[in-house]
Amino acid sequence: MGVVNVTPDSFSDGGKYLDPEAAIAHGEELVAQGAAILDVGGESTRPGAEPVPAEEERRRVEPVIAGLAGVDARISVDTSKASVAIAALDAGATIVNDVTALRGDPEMAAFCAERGCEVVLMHMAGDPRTMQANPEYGDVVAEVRDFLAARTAAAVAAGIDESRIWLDPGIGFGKTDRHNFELLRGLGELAALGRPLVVGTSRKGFIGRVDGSATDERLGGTIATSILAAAAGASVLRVHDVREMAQALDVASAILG
Ligand code: PMM
Repeated sequence: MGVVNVTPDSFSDGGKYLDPEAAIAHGEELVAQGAAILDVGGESTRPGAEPVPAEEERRRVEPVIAGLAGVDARISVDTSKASVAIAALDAGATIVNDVTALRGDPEMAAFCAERGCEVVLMHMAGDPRTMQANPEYGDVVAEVRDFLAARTAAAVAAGIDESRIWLDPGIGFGKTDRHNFELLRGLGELAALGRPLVVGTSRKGFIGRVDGSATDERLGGTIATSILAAAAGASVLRVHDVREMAQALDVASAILG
């Protein structure tokens, strides 16, 4: 899954693809590099980010998704707002990537059920403005697993077919570095929930705190975490650097079969 952030303020690529033409060209390039899914987002979820009004978020993502509708990849929309998801699916997206796991907008679950799209349910403790204040867990892997199981049950109760649900531990969303590493080590327990797992570590701060690397110097750590996640059962790796990730995955699968 290649990331296409149409935002002025995302932590690693904010402002680079705010112009729809630049975002579309970037998405096309990621597909040429091997992305099977493009994740288009119009609201930054980095720690401390301010919410974006629905109308502005829709204005950012809709033309980009429409412009990418012909590419040889599926398109997901990274949003927690039903009105944005509706516009995105009408423009050609087929997956809703909701970092609030359908808790952000009371209309979202019913809309996804009605449209029969895939839905990514991600774990986040708190919201982006406050989530890194003081995250605490007893057993982070068990708590994230139980949360994802409960959100899956809620989604199914709202009419979403279980076969459409993908799960994501939400690396960096209300977690300390130690929590992120424990989750990556314990991914097998989340894979045991039986749904495809999405994992997004790309360029995140916990990698930089291992070796002091800046945001654009974290490709090695992104690949290490993503390959280990794939080996532990992740099916979708959400990354900014698709070419290098695709090569790493091809080589890893040649070894592991
Ligand atoms: N991370 C970010 C944004 N959206 N969605 C899912 N499902 N999983 C993630 O880990 C995730 C996400 C933050 O990264 P970005 O600012 O580079 O998009």
